[in-house]
Order: sequence, then C-alpha cells, then structure tokens
Amino acid sequence: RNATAAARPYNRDKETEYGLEHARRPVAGENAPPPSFLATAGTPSEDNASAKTNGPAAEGVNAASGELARVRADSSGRMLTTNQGVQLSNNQDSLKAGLRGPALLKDFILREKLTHFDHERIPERVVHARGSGAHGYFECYQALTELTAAAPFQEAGKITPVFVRFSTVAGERGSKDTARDVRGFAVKFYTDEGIWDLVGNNMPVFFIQDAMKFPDLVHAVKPEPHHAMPQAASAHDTFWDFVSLMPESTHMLMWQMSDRAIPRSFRMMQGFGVHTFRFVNHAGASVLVKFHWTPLLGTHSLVWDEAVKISGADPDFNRRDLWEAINSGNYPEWELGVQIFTEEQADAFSFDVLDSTKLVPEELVPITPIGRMVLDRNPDNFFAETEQVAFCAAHVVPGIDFTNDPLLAGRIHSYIDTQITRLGGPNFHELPINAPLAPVHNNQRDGMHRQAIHRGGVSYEPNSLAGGCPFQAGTQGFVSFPEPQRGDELRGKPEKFGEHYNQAALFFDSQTGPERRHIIAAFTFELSKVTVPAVRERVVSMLRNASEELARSVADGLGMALPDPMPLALDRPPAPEVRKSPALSLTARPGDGRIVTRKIAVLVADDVAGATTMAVAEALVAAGAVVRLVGGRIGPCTAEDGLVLDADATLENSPAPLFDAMVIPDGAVGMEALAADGRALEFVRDQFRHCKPMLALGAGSLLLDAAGIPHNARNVEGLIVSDVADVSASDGFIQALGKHRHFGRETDPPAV
Ligand code: HDD
Repeated sequence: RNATAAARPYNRDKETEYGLEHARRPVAGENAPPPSFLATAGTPSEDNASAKTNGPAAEGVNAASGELARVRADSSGRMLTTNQGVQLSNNQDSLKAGLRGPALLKDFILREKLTHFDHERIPERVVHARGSGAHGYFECYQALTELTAAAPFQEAGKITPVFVRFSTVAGERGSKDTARDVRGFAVKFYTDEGIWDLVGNNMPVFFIQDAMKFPDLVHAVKPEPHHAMPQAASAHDTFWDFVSLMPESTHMLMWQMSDRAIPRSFRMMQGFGVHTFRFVNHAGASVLVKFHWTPLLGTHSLVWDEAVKISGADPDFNRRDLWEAINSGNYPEWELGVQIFTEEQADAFSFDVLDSTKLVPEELVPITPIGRMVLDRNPDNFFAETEQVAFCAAHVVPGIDFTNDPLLAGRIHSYIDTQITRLGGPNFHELPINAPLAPVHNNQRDGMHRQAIHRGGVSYEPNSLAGGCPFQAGTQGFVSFPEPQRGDELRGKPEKFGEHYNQAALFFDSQTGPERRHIIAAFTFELSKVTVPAVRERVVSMLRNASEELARSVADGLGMALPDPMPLALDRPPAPEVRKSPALSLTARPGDGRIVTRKIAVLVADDVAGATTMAVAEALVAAGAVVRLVGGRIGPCTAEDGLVLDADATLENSPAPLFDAMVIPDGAVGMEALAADGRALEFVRDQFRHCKPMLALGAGSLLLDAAGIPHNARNVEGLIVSDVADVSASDGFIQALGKHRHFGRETDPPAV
C-alpha cells in the first residue's frame, strides 16, 4: 500500500517535498497504553494480598478494570486519515485551482478539519471549571455489611476502581491553581452495582444552608459581571457584600480564610463529603454517616505570599505536582474514614446535622477508618477524561442514601442538569469516563450522540413482547430509604439552623497561633480589597459573634473602629458541646515525617564546593526528595574542586516559591558570585520568609549575610547553618523538612 501511494504523485508540482519517505514515522510503541491498574506491582487484588487487610480479597468481588482500553486511540505507526477513515496524501496544503488560485469548496478534507476545530471547545463547568484528575482504586479494610449494602464495602480487600477530580471553585478553566479558594474533591466509584459519586470539598462545611441560595453565592464570588474581574479571587465587593448579609456563611469563611484554601498539593489535603448521608444495610436499617478522606502525606499548605508568587511562576502548580507524583510512581493515598451516628444521637446535638454549615466534632463522634484510596494512573487525555467526567451528587448505589439536607436536595437536581449543557445532551453517561462498569439496561432511547445500539422493537415496560425484559430488580435494586415525613409545605428553616457562630468560634479557637494569625491576615487582606466601608463593617460585626480576638485584629488591620456585633437570629442560641477540637488544626495530621516528593533547590554557581554539594544532594534523593540544581543559567558550572555541576533549573525559570526547601553550598568564591545576583538574594529571602527549611553549608552563610537573614543566634527555627560542610548536615535538614514549615520564625510584618 505504501509503495502504491509513493508511486502516485499527489502534488505534481511538489512531488518530493512531503513524500512518505520524508514524513516523520512514529517509533512503534511510542504511545503504548499504560498497564491496567491491577497489573501494577504492589496493588492489592484477588491474587495479591494487601498489607492493609492481611489477605487477598475473596474471589469475584473486585469490579472489573481496564474498560477504557477499548476506546483508547493510539496513532503509533499509523497513517493520517479523515474522520471517515480516508487516508490523507497531504496535510499541508488546501486544494486550489492553480497554486496561486482560489481554494476550492469541494476540499472536503480542509472543511472537515476546520469544522472540527471550530467546535473543539465545550462550555466550562459553571463552578469548579479548573481541575485535575487521576485514576486509581479504593480498597475496603473490612466488610461493613452490618452498616451498609454498598458494593465497595462488602468484603475486606475488595477493590473498586475510581476516578478523582480535584478543582478550584471560582476561577475559569485556565485560571491559576493557587487561588485562595475551596478545593473540590470529587470521587467517582465504578462499583459493580453502578456509579457512586462522592462529590466533596477539602472543607467539611459549606457557605449556605439551602440550594435556593447557590446561584446567588456563585454570582457573588465569580468575577463581577460588568467588567469580568477579578479572576479566581474572592477578594472583591460582591463576594463580601453577599456573605456579610448571610451570617450562616461565617463558619465556612473561617475555613476559606485559613491555610486550607491554599493547599501545598492536592495530595496533602483532606476531603469531606460535607452532607450527612445515610448508610442502609441489607435489612433496610439505616445510620447517618459523614465521609472523611485523610491524606497519608499529612495536611500541608502554602503561605499567602508564596501562593501569590507561584501563580506567576507556575499557574499549574497543583496540577503539575499531582501529575509528576503519579508519573514517578509516588502514588498519592488517602484513608477513608466515617463518622457513624444514629438519628437519636443527632437529635440531641446542639446543631442540626441537616445543616451543611455545621460539622460533627470528632469529640462527639470519632472517625473510623474503613478503607484507602490510591491514585496510580494519570489520564491518557485531559479532555476525554478530566474535562468530560461528569460527577453527580445524585449518583448513589444501593446501601447509600440521602438525608433531607436542603442543600443536598438542590444538588440532586443540578449536576445532571448542568451536564446537558456542558456535554451537549442527555447521553453523557455513555462517554467512556462516565460509563458504569455495571451493565446498563433500560428503555431510555435516542437523544443527541447516542452510542448504544439498542436491539429489538420493545422500548417500554411492562411488556410481554420482549418477555418482560428488562425487568425490575425488586429488593435487589435501589430501594429508597423510607424516611417518614410530616409537616406542612412551607418555605423556612428549622430552629437550629438559626445558630451561626458556635462552630465558627470552635474552628478559630482550635487553631494554633500561626494558623490564627494567617486567618486574621487573610480576612484583613480580602476586606482591604473591598471598596465599600459598610461591607467591611458588616463582616467585622459578624466576626465579633465568633471571636473577639479575630474581629479586633481585623478591624485594627483595616484601620477601622470595632463595630457592634451583628444581632443574633436566635434569642437563646443552644450552647455547643465542644469548644475546642484539636483535630480542626492542619497540624493535627502532620504526615509520617518522610520527605518523599518534596522539592529541594540546591543553588549552584562556578566555584562552589563540588563534592560536598553533590553528597548532600544525593542524600536527599536517597530520602525520596526531588532535587534540582538551580543556577544563574542552565548547563554546567565548574565547582572549586573541578567537579561539573549541571544546573537543570535557573533562578528565573524556577524561583524559590516552587521549592519546599533549599541548600546553599560551601565555597567562598562561588558565594561571592551568587551574592552579587539579586535573583539569588531574592531566592534566599523568599525561602526564609515562607518559613521553609534551609541548609547553609560552610561559606554558604555568606549568602545569608548578603540577603540580610539573621542566623548568628544559631537557633532560628528550620534554618540550619553548618560549619561542617559535609553530608552529616543533611540529617538535621531532613528532619526539619519532615516538619514542613517553621512558623516560629514568622513575623508580621515580615522581617526579611
Ligand atoms: Fe457543586 C460542581 C462540590 C454544592 C452545583 N460541586 C461541583 C464539583 C465539586 C462540587 C467538587 C466539581 C465536580 C467535578 O470535578 O467535575 N458542590 C460541592 C460541594 C457542595 C456543593 C461539596 C456542598 C456541600 N453544587 C452545590 C450546590 C449546587 C451545586 C448547592 C446547586 C444547587 N456543583 C454544582 C454544579 C456543578 C458543581 C453546577 C458544576 C459542574 C458540574 O456540577 O458538573 O452542578
């Protein structure tokens, strides 16, 4: 076939220019599909005992995997074709009447290509437009059959494939990753009884209590409609105007102004189902449940100045981090925990468990770990998977059911509805990333973009002509929990929904000193961007009901008098059961102290020490860190001992905020050169200001001096100045890095 094509001139005037023998031939296997997740070494399966469950899962319990293989397209070694499979002879030139003549209408190849291109974009998500996804699996620790009939929880060691999408909320699809914002944490379980979507956030509460207010909330936080500013930011008039008139948002604002809103990594943040859901067992008995995801790496966040700088240096910071971790085999992992309680317990709480602005303190109901989730495969194609994935709060399976949370009620409607616009019709469930592994049989027919070819003449039920098929599953199928209802139809809220401040106070008072300072700074910053003084005042008057310390500090920071507290909705608000909950601090889950995947900059220049620098770098790599040699330019530097240090990043293309820690090498002559480079000084100052671990070896302290960084006292937290410039210094540094940040040296305003 090649020979015939080559022999036939397709453009007599330029015969040889694009001949087949000149075209680039992809190397065979270049785009080999990745192995299915069950084939990955160490992944538990029926044949492979899991360390978490002390044994293999029983035969036949694991949902199938690798279903996406059937739709993967791989062009290795293939010819270019049209969408109709017709091979192209020339993908460079349109068809013309003479080389300088007009393009011809009959050029169906050009027209198909342009038409497809013209329609490449789909509407972005109305919220959570910016996101990053990954494949993985959920493994159940022990059978939960007494609590729930849900398929993923029926056997110890049972594996259920998942696809997860993390997101910011307010920004558009191309916006920065490090906006101060809530993060979406949406998990699609491909269970063997259908799709279960746990569509949560990295904060356990929400701004509003009723879905009726959702469009207002989103309109307020999104860019203002007249000039479409600001992008991916809540620091503007309309957001604070709205929330200052909605005191129920106070608790969520505490979370949103905390460091949780600027996570260091998706891999280092918690996830929450937010609402109270139901577990329903095989006998139909139900308990209430709240879902918690806890990262194995611990919870870590950025600081604000750093987040702002990262948004310029690498707007894809969190996306890149997730991708690189999975690509390098450092699969992120979370433990799934549940808080289980009964309706009777819930009735006695001082708050209503149907109110999504409230959490259930762990002191009231502890978290029980029930399984773990591992993300071990990057998507093949961002659009086909991460963009087209459609999560839906209404997707539940037998064993999981809703409660009467009025926020959840709206969600049950909105998610399917929005996909009809976003994905262009009602058949989005047939897109490969959304299709369940469980078979789909019903009498729904047709609609835009239908993939399935339904056989037979019967598309109704009951029928006799198709033997009654497909038929109802009876109690094997999804049976809604028969929750008894009573009451008049009315618009309003139950009494306990009117208490807005107890848990806002609980959150603020449970934070460590640095965390409280960051919350104060965040409120102050955001409100300083608000141009209407009355809005600022309303917010501060609201905060007074949660914390006098917070309200006073924010008022000070804004140069305003402390306003009266906002009047309460309830004359006699219920007293909270818990006034401090250490679990609400980010420091409660520090991780295991390992430094795997932490990014470390080792500054290099001509005439720095060679051997010791590389020995330290190698010790860090051995501990699992990702080390980069950062120089004034990329390429080789010659160290004082003649060793060649090959810089693979520059002070300009990889500034300090992109690294978790830094090493300044020994070598007085090299240090002089770095001290004369403003970018190196800025690098060191940023690392210091952002409270990151720093190691200065020998003459490396000269660079600290030049940058004006105090270190003579030798007790500056997280700053290790070592006279002995050898690899032994890396031990203390690795320990400091395990602790992540050293807020003991943070001052307001920053000293450096
Ligand atoms: Fe929502 C997307 C999480 C309340 C309506 N939401 C969306 C996503 C997440 C959440 C993680 C992105 C899913 C993805 O990655 O594709 N939403 C939440 C949480 C809420 C919440 C944790 C409160 C507990 N949402 C909420 C309400 C409504 C919506 C009250 C409407 C009544 N959410 C939507 C939506 C989105 C969405 C408009 C936009 C794109 C999409 O659904 O697929 O339908």
